[in-house]
Amino acid sequence: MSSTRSKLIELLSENEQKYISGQQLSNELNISRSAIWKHMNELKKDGYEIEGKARKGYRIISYPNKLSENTVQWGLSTDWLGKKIYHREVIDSTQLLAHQLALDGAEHGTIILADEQTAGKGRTGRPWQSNKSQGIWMSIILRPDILPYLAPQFTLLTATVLAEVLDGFAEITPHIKWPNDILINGKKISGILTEMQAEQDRVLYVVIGIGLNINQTEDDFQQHLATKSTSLKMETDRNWSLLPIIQQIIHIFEQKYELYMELGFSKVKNDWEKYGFKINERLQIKSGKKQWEGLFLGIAEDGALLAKNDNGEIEKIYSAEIAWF
Ligand code: BT5
Repeated sequence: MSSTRSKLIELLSENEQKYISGQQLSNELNISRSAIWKHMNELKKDGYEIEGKARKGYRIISYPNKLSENTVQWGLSTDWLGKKIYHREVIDSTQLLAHQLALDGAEHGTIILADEQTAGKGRTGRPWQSNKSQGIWMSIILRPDILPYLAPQFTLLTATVLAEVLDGFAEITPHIKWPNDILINGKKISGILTEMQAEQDRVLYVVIGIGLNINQTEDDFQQHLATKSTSLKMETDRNWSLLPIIQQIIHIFEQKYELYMELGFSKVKNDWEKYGFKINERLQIKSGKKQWEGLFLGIAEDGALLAKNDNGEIEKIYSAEIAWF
């Protein structure tokens, strides 16, 4: 039942803006046309707006506004990511719940989503503004069989997922600012927070936090963020449904994760370089007490930032704050 429903939503979403005939749906799903009609009515009850027209077929007009474990799961056709979803209307931070769940044994691929966070967090305890239903606030629990020092590569992998999703939906080219920001027109639309629990040579779990601004206007941001932050709405002048974007993030994440586990970091590196921000420009690097300037060369085979200092030496940086002039 629910897998037919997932497939149905997937077919409707792939054909968004056009009609797909009852016959075609019936062929693809291998169920009768009256069964399709029943499914459509169920979907409408769950908040999907679907238009049915004689001789043309069906067309999805809008997705439910309310996120729930079910609505997120129904459009998914992943193998393991999002098989278990926790949704909360209000939470302190999805990262905190993710850690609790992971410590209690939550399975690889578990997802936590919230409409609103009251204590959303960025790196080193910085706050992340997470207004109600205006963005995607989500954490993913992973249990990868990798060495702990490789975990930061997930931040870069996640950045390529988000860049591709934004590129696909909005047809605007985002940029990835190493290591964890996605920018559009130089303003931050998304941030990633990768945290993990590990033993010396074994990762127990990784939690990847994704914050993605969707429907904010400039006034919705706190004053100190207003000039340097943006949202999908601000970049495209329209409102967006969160649901299909969340589902696309989950689909692309699973694909890229599997490629990464199979082939290593090289494909992520290629994807990253397509969106890398200001490669070949001068940047300012602050790591610990040290601050210096150099030429940004891109990322290394392992995801470290590569910069050439003014003595012509190439340095590899694993953790730093970077800025441009
Ligand atoms: C990040 O940290 O960019 C990682 C943000 C991760 C947020 C997600 S939401 C789901 C999950 N649950 C959580 O509690 N967190 C994760 P960092 O690079 O440290 O950037 C933080 C800085 O971004 C702040 O100091 C602000 O300057 C800025 N900022 C805060 N909220 C923002 C927003 N909504 N949009 C753009 N910039 C913001």
